[in-house]
Amino acid sequence: QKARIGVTGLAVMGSNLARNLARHGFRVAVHNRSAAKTKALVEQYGSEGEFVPAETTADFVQSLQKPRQVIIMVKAGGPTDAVIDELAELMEPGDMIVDGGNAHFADTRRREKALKERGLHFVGTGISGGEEGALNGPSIMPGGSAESYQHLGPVLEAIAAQVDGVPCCTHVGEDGAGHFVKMVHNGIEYADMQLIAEAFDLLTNVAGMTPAEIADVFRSWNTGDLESYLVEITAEVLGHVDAATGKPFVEIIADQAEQKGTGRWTVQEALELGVPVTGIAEAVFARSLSGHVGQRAAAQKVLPGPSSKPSIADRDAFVEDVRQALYASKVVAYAQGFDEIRTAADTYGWQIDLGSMATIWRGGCIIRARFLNRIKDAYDKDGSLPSLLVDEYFADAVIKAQESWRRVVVAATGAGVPAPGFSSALSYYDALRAERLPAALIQGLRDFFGAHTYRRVDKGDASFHTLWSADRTEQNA
Ligand code: NBP
Repeated sequence: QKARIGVTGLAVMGSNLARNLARHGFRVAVHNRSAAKTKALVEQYGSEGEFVPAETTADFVQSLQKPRQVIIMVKAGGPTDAVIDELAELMEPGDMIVDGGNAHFADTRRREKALKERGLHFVGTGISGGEEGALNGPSIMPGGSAESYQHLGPVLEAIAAQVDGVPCCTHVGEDGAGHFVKMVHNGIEYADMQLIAEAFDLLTNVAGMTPAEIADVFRSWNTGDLESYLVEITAEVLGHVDAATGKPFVEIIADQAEQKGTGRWTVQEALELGVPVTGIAEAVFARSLSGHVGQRAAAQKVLPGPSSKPSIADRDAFVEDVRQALYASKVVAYAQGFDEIRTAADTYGWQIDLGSMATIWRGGCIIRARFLNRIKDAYDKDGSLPSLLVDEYFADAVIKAQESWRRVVVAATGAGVPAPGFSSALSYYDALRAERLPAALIQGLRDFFGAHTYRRVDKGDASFHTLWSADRTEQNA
């Protein structure tokens, strides 16, 4: 009997995904470049379901029922291309190759196009939730053709996380749409973590609280609007004590945050698309700054902070202000991320249902959070919402938070505590709602030095240029 689906690449992600498939009753073919991993998987977990091990790629492909469906879980980049080439040689028109790795969506578009010419379906698929998610139910974001989803959908939906009986998997859109959405998911994750880190910093350095006290604060926040996986695990990490020193664990970790690149991709692509994702960009830059150890050491020696720090009269009130600022800034980060997805969909011709994206992020993935239900409601009400911030619920939330938000940014500035996430989110809010922006002056300057022209508030779309170096009369441009 042939296997329903196959997984090649049996490192931590691939083997957990294969086990997840087997546990859900799918007969799963398994293959890895070095056969030892395949053998180990079947020996250790063979009792969990029906595995069909294969030593060679040819045997692996032969063991699959048609149309064949293979999930690739190998290292992104060159290794993925190598595996695709090998599989494509052995497959037949109508077969499907799913790339579950963290590929750049542009690579996915390129691969999809090339394989389509050979009659094969290539389905770039975002998979979030790490190794735990792969085993117990990830959030799955498949791109590729609608036709391929008819075959793959039932399998992927079965192994995905389920929330209120709804699978955290849906067909995102054509070609690279799935990997694009996964990329933005990771970008939002960067912003979310940066905001959490700033809240921790403010509670430590403005309110003078200990990690254990802040852990309790996050634990209580996790019972309200902020309820989310990241807030939950923040309480865990802050509450943890280092066994070797007896100190709070967070105090013995080197303060340099690393990155694998999906946040940077999100910002790079936002720059290309012209979408201001300031929250994600600040988060990427904040990680980068933390790693510039030499500069930081030099600056510590010569650059003092404010001479006097504002004191916090009412600690509980400040904690509540920080909670409000965190929530409002988080709403901004999501609004920006969804803006990027919507703009990319327009640019690349993807039919992406934004409400469904919020739905499939409710479980399995790192940014799973209670408030994603609100995002789904917002897009269900109005699919062409110009910004999440103008949805009734979110507008109300940020308006209610705004006084707290401003107090927190003022407190951070006064105390000399960096809060790029909170303050850039607040600036975004203020810029978006401003009746007049100083962009008018920028256009004036551009016209002055470069004859770049400007439009007038009273003359529609017509462009004008002022003869700055002559008599300063205005001309139609
Ligand atoms: P790795 O990214 O560490 O890749 C190891 C796998 O790639 C092994 O099976 C290895 O085979 C195979 N491989 C390599 Br390396 N070069 C190959 C080649 N030229 N031909 C064939 N196979 C090759 O594994 P992972 O951490 O399980 O992640 C798999 C994918 O899932 C990655 O794209 C990753 O970005 C993505 N992802 C990971 C996570 C996570 O939390 N780890 C989450 C979401 C997505 P070998 O055993 O023979 O060396």
